[in-house]
Amino acid sequence: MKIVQRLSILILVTILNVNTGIAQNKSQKDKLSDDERMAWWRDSKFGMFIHWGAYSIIGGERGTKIAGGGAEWAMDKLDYTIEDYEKFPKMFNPQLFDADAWVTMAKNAGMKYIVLTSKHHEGFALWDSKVSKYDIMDTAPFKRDIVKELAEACKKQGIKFCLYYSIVDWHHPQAQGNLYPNYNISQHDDPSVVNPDFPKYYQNYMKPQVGELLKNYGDIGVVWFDGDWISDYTTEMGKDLYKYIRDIQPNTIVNNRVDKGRTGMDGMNNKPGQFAGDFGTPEQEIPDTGIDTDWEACMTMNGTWGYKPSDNKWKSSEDLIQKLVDIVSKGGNFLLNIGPDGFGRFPAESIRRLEAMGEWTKKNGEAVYGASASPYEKPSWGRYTKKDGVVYAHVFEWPKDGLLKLNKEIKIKKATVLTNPNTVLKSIATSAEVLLDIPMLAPDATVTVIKIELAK
Ligand code: FHN
Repeated sequence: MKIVQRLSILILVTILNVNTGIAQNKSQKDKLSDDERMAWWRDSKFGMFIHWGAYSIIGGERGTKIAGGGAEWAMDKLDYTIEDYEKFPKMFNPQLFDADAWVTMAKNAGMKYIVLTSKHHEGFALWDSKVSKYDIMDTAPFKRDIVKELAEACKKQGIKFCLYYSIVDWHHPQAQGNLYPNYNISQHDDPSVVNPDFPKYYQNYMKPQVGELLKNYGDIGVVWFDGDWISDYTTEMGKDLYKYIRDIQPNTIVNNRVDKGRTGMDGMNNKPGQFAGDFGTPEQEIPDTGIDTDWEACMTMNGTWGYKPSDNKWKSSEDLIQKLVDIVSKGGNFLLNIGPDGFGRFPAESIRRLEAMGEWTKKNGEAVYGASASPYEKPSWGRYTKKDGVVYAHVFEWPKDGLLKLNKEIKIKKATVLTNPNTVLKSIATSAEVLLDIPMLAPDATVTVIKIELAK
C-alpha cells in the first residue's frame, strides 16, 4: 500500500479517535450528579405507562378462552406457538395511532413523563430495529417507527420520553422462545430450567437493541426494565447493562429491574447499593409507609396492562386521584397505565379518568409536583404533602362538624383552601391538637386541599 494511502488512513483514524473522544468527553462532561439527574423525575410525581404491542389486537381472547390477568401475556396464557403468534405482528396496522394526541392526553391529565413498552415479553419491537426484523418496520404493515413518533411528540410538548424494555423475550430462540407451551417455566415453575443460550441473547440481541434505543431517539428520561425475575438473567448482566446505558446517556435514569435487587412485588431494592438501579418499582400496590429510597408505584386503571375489552374492573377517578395523593405523601411517583387497542386508540374509560385527573391536578398541582413526603403521622381524614415551609392537607373524608383536626406539631401562620386563597381559615390550637374551622361542605368532594403556611 502506498505511503500516501497509509498516511490518509492514519489521519482518518486519528480524526475518528479524536471525535469519539470528544463525544465521550462531551457526554461525560454533561454528566449530572445523581441528585441533579433525578431532580426532574422526583418533581414530576406522575407519569403515564403505555402497554402497547401486537397483543393489543388480541385483547386477551382466543375463541372462548380469556387470558387471566394482563392481556399482554396473551402469547403465554393463550398457548400460542411462535408461528401462531407471529400472525399478529404481521397484521399490526394501528392507523388511528396519533402520537401528538396521546401526549396531549397525558399532559392534560397532569402527567409529566411517558413510559412506552418498546418491546414487551412477546418480543415484537415498536421501533426500526437493525438488530431484528421482528419489528414495526419489517414485520408489520404499519411501517412507521412508533418509538420515533412518540419521542418527537413528547419533545414537542415538553413531556419526558421514557422506554420500557423486556428482558424476557418469548420470541427469541436464545431467550424463552424455545419453552413453548409455558414460556416462563424458568420464571415460576422450575428455576433449574437453565437456558445455556441466554448469555448469547443478552450480549448479541438484547444489549444491542437497548443501545439502538439509547442512540437513535434523543434524550431518554428513563429506561424501565422488566422481566428481571428470570433465573437466566444475572446481576452481572444487570450491572453491565446499567453501565452501558449510562455510558451512552449519562443522565438517563434506570429502574431497579435492570438488576436483581427487586424483592417480590413490593419492588423495593432490598439491599440498596448492592444492585444497580435508581428507583424501586412496587407494582399494583402502594407501600404502607414512606420509604427512604426513590420509588415509583406502577398501576393499571382496570386489571390489565394490555388492552382487554372484557376487563371492566375500572378503578374510579376519585380512587385514582386519592392514590396519586397517597403515593406523593409517601415520597413516591405514580406511573399509571393505559392499554391502547389494536387500532391505536385509548379506551374511553381510560380517557374519562385521565380527564378527571387532569381537572384535579390543574387546580391542585401545587400540592403535588415538587412536593415531598409528609413528615407527620398519616391523619385519619386524608394525607399531607409538604413544600418549602408549607404543608398541604389533602382531605379525603370531610369532617361533618366543620372542624379539621391537624397534627399538633403543625404551627399555622395562615391557612386557606388552595382553590380559594382569599378566604383565611380560623384555627384553634390546644396542647393536644390544632383545629381548623373549615366550610361545612367540601369544596372538592374527591380531595380538597388546604394550604397551611407554617409559622417559623
Ligand atoms: O409481566 C409484566 C407485566 O406484563 C407488566 O408489564 C408489568 C408492569 O410492571 N410488569 C410485569 C409483571 O410484573
